[in-house]
Amino acid sequence: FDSSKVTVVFVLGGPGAGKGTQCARLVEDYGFVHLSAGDLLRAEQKREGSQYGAMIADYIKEGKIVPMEVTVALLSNAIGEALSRQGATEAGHTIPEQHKDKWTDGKGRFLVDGFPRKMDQAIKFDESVCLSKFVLFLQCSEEVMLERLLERGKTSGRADDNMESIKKRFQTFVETSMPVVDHYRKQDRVVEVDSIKPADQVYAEIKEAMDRTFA
Ligand code: UP5
Ligand code: MG
Repeated sequence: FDSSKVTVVFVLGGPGAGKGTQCARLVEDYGFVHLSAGDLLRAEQKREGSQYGAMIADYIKEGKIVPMEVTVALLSNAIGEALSRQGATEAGHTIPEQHKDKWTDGKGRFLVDGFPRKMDQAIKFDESVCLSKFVLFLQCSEEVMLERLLERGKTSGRADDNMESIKKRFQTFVETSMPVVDHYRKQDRVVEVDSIKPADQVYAEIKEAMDRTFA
């Protein structure tokens, strides 16, 4: 697809910071297409005939980053599919009436959630897909994230929502993913929001940043 036809916002933050929760709200209000790298990997893992199924399962349980070729291809395909669904201007979704005046460029708008979380992915995506409009970073303490994930783990069915995997995910986040955030900070592309607060308050801050950026 033509990268000049897309606007991408990266949504980053530690495991359980609230990326998925906030993205769902942005989809409602702004008509973004939400692409969670983790969800795409879990779907690929389950897909019959996938040559990566076992590998993905192992990486996710260990909280490690799946080799970037796999994830970049899944994301790039998903963007291409959304764009071709209803033509480039609609990108498979409608823009809410109250925001139509702001979304006049006719581009497909994507929230890329939980990606990039390793420097090689960031460089590859920036070079081969497109540059993000900005990076939304949800700042949260490990204590709060742990509590949220253990609670969610009671019903989520996710193979990595257990104490052992969560600890590994935290470690990967600090060692491997924070350098990506710092990389984009140096480029002045990061909007940081305190996501320890209740979800409504977090969202109010995110909306401010959205409206500021796209006004
Ligand atoms: N909750 C949310 N916000 C709240 C708030 N403000 N107050 C109170 N509660 C709040 O939220 C988590 C839980 O907290 C929910 O129960 C929610 O109700 C509550 P959620 O919105 O799901 O948080 P999110 O940040 O999306 O957490 P998630 O667990 O999805 O984050 P991860 O980054 O760990 O998971 P992801 O799916 O992105 O990745 C999983 C694995 O895939 C990685 O560990 C890795 O192995 C692999 N992966 C790659 O290899 N490469 C990639 O590029 C991406 C992933
Ligand atoms: Mg998520």
